[in-house]
Amino acid sequence: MQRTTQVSLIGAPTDIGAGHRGASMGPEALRVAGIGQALTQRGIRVVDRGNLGGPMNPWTGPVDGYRHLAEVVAWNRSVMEAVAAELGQGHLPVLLGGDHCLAIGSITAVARHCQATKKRLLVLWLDAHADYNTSSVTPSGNIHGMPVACLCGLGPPELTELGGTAPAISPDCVRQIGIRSVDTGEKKLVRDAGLDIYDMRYIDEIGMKRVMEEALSDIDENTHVHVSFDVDFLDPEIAPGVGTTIPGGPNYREAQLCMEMIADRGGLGSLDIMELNPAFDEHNKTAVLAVDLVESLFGKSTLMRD
Ligand code: Z70
Ligand code: MN
Ligand code: MN
Ligand code: MN
Repeated sequence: MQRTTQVSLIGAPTDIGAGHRGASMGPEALRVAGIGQALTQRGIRVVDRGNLGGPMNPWTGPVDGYRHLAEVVAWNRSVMEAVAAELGQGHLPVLLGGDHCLAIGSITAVARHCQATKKRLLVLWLDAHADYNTSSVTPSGNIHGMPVACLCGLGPPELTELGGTAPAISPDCVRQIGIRSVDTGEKKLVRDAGLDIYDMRYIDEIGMKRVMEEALSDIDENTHVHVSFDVDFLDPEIAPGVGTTIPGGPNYREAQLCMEMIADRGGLGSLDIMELNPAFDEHNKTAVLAVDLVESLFGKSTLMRD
């Protein structure tokens, strides 16, 4: 990003697609942890647009393989419009989630913006999960386990066609990092899609540095980098404040390096910070950590000022 680019914070206080209640409190926890001030201190102009509104969580079971589909659609439409408005003004939208189903709206807006401005899109999906389930293979019906599939055209038309025609994106532009939980039926789907997955085993084998070099290798001047950061990407030892903790994630130093290398490569155009669940956190420490990592993503480094 350019220093003069305005960052716009957009709160989406809902857990409509999640398997646990509480991600609806994520936006405020990130604000309390100082997300705005942290970026302002980096010399970035930050405007907090406040929170979006949407339907309450009815907390009902799956219908035809989806929980709360109508409400998920309503929230995603609202997210898509808010993100599109910021991109249209040349701002860098930062979505404060909220559960990860909202990345459907956010990334649909980003993909349309890239199409209109002839930019190449690269989505860096930092997550413990592949989020590539469909209604026929989902173990839960929770739509936060489905956003990548929906964006790639697998899902209900209300979500796959949110921005007009499906698919919003091609699997080619997605790089998933930190993956360590993929459901049985989901495995075949990610293989069939040819998703580029840097799973924890691969990170252990070759190290975060080489993983990020590979994942970022084809970024050029014309690339819009979208980071979709599911906080459960992080090891639960350092980040307990999420609904689904999966052991064996990146530690503090690996996560910092990941963010620093994205910053160094350049091209960040939009960001989601998702799945933070204050109901499971300890004194807001996961939110504070997320803010610390976002500072690195925006270029904070130990020795260099810029
Ligand atoms: C499982 C499912 C999930 C969180 C995504 C889990 C999905 N794959 N959980 N993000 N926190 O139910 O589809
Ligand atoms: Mn402006
Ligand atoms: Mn996720
Ligand atoms: Mn996850």
